[in-house]
Amino acid sequence: MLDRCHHTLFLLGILAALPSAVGAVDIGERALLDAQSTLNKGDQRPISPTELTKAFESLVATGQLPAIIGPAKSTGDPRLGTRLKHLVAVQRFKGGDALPQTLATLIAPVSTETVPLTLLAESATESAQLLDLARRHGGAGQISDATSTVWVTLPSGRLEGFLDAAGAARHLDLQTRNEPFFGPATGEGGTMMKVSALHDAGVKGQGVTVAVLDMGFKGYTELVKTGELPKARVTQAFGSYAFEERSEHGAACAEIVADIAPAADQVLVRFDGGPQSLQESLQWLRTQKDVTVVNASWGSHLRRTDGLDATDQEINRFVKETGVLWVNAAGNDAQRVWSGPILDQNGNNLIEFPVDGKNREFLIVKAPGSYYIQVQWDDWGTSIQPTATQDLDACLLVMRDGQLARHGDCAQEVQNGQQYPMEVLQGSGLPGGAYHLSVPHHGANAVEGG
Ligand SMILES: [Ca+2]
Ligand SMILES: [Ca+2]
Repeated sequence: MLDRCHHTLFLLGILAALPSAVGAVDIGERALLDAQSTLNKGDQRPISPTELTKAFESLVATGQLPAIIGPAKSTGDPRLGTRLKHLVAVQRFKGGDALPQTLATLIAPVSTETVPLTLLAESATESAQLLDLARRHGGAGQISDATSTVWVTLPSGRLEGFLDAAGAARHLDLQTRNEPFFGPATGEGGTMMKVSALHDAGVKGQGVTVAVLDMGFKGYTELVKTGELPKARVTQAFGSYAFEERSEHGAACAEIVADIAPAADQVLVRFDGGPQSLQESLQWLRTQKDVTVVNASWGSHLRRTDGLDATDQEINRFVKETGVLWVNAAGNDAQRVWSGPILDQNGNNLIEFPVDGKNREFLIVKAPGSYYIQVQWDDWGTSIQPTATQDLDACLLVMRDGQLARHGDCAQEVQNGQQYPMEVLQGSGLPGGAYHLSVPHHGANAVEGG
């Protein structure tokens, strides 16, 4: 069912690795394949934007671009999210050993033998049925209070059987992992905010309890011993890892809180980045006395950005119920984002980006080495379910032997009413220099013409 020549060749080599009994769920033609194996190196010499522009315009003028992009792939089961389809493909064709690494690449809460899933149903009753079904497949999980979203963790060997049986689910995908936002290492905030003036006036956070909700408090014990950190009133961990495991980010945040409000009490909570352990953390925080502020210096790009994500709604509910001041980091990527209106005024199926006062049908991106490019557009709808009908794709083109060529597969999920408005390009093997990101669209009503 993977019908492109180079894929067929690749698959022939690994057919022997197919498990004897795979599930029936249709993952379509979504390429599972190790992106590296299909990539060729591009030109190593620096290429100017003018040269890239000329090459791109020539591709468009001679009508060669559609052949380079390739036809849209068939969708498979429309209930499955792109990342989950990718994971199932990896599991089918590469076996269980590839699972942990794939989960890490797909930005799901990492686990060695389990698969974390988000499930959406039409009703609370069906959500309960799904949770029950997951338990019968050896899984564990919970239902979001705010949205009836089901978060479950299944043994990886039971995934396909579960997907085949999960008729009540309207949408199934991997859970998304939140990640800590690491900023510059130096602590300039206190000076910038003139905190010392407040301290001189005796305002040091007395009577305030700040909860630092984060992903790892590595070094905490040592920092308390050396007097860098006040001893927290209480520490707690939920999810896959122990309190001090894996990241020092939480301890660094606690230090900043202590710098600014040295007299405040601290409550330190570690979760593993996934929505399940986040919800457990919120439930636990509700039981802690006098928490007035929650510091959340993390987030995720890989989920809906209109405030209706299940995690956002869960946090809104928590804030409304507790009256806590929730302080969330805005992220560190403002300089790495392009946003603006999209049009296809000449009707050639390529989006035009207004850049520097001109319309261009591509963006030039700089991403030497490994890259992660996310394209999303404002078609989230108002339901917790995915409902995008505007169908945009994303392709990365690289200069090779003086010609622009596709780098890896294009991101071509078909948005036809049951998907989120998002495409992700991810991989490695790029030479130094600049690359084209082209965003074609299709579908009758995808974008207004001019
Ligand atoms: Ca156009
Ligand atoms: Ca698409």
